[in-house]
Amino acid sequence: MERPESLVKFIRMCSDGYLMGWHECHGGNLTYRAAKEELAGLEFKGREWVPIEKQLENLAGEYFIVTGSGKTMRNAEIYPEDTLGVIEMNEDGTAWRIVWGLENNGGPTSELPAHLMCQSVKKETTNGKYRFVYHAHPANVIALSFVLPINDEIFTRELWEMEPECAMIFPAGMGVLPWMVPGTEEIAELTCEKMREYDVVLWAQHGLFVSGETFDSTFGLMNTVEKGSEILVKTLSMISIKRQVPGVQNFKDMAKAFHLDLPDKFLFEKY
Ligand code: 2HA
Ligand code: ZN
Repeated sequence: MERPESLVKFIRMCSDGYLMGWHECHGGNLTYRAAKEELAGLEFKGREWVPIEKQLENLAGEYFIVTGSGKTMRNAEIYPEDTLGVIEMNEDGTAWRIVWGLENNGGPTSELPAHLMCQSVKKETTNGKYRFVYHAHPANVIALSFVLPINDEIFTRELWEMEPECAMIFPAGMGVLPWMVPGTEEIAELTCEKMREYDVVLWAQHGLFVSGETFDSTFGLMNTVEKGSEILVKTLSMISIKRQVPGVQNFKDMAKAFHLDLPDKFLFEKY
């Protein structure tokens, strides 16, 4: 099979995420809203339609490359037809069907409800720019969700303090949700609500959900949140109260220099 470039890049992201240690066993999932031309070369064969709970009108007729349920990201490179698939949405956004891949009776990721709802919200709020939704299990940010309060303002500010890259890459901040049963409509609903405001949502004691415009920016966002978290875990392992920390004025100066719109709610006085 000649692999279209979209699939090659999708596979590379799965492999890279695996090598980062974010996709143990069946952990994590990725969806990409691809233009039909980007899928040229794949032989489509429609399977049965599967209705979704709530109509997603703005996704009508869209195609998504998706990871499979119970599959291993690591295998995307050697068995793409089994590990990955392409799904098509029907004409009114009420059902999907597999048109390529997910061979051997496979199905799309167990987190499909959250992926489709977030794809719908992000398509709406970014004027169609965002095409990626990515879920992973990076260890450091998960560890922090046992220690920090489940609170958007506190998580955002703690991570922004870790390195300038954090505020630059997620200037809108991040949302945090308490532990919930994975794969449910409930986690999907609450995640897509947060996605109206943020590009990053943490599922406490589980993993991260991010959305972005390109392969690079989406992977980079996951990487940056986890890198900031790693620095925080290391810091808290050495000392319980940080000795020197960038303050509100430092963030304001950086926002000015880099034309960042950092919401006031994250710039509270701490000390
Ligand atoms: O098994 O990560 O959240 C895939 C998951 C579910
Ligand atoms: Zn997960």
